[in-house]
Amino acid sequence: MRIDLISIFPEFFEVLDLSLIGRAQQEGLLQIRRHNLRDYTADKHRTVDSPPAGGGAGMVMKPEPWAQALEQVLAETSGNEDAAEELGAGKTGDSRPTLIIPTPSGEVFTQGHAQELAGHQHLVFAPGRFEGIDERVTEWAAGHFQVRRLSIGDYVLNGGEAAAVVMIEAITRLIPGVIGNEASLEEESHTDGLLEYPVYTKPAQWRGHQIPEVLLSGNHARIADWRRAQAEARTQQTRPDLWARCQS
Ligand code: 6GU
Repeated sequence: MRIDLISIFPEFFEVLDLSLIGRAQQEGLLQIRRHNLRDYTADKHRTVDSPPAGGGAGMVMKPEPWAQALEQVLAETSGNEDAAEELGAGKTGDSRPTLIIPTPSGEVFTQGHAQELAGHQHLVFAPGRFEGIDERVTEWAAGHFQVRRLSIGDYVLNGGEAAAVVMIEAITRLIPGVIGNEASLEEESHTDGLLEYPVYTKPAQWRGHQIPEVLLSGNHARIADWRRAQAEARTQQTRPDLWARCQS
């Protein structure tokens, strides 16, 4: 998978050079490129924002630097479409790169989005700052990209960069080979629509608290039943919304 990141704070994404995602890049499973939006401005002050049409508070990101940056990414990509087709983009019959615009006004990003996007060959993230990006960028980009406007939840961040990092971590860990232990993907929260059961490790007695007896029984069927019941109880209590969806 190739990921292009366009931002006025490209250094924000240096965290992606650490840990599992950093190793995935070194191993060639993942290619991440950062671009500074200001490199695509044409004026001396490298201006990326301007006041909102119609008035109001804050500033809006001007459309032209985004179009210049996105056209550069497209130019670097063209010629790779056939390769993308072979590598799986063909499954959807759409070899255009996927443009993800992180925004609190987007669809809420879920494990389902992560699973779908993990199958895409080329993701481009365009996180805005200020009051957001001129809407015409989304309209224009739809001619060249599969465009997704995605939020990570119902709260407001200062910019889309942190949200992009969250989405990239959720997506890339599903690429085969990125996580050492693929089995750990199967039993975690949200994969089956339930929250994960509680987990324990040695010692069996700790500060007056004990590991539930069943987990020390060696009876794998009983353990599986106990874990399922715990996952269901936890989901009902903590996330009645998820539980209702599970039941339907
Ligand atoms: Cl994607 N961006 C910003 N600025 N705030 C958010 C968000 C995104 N998702 C939740 N809050």
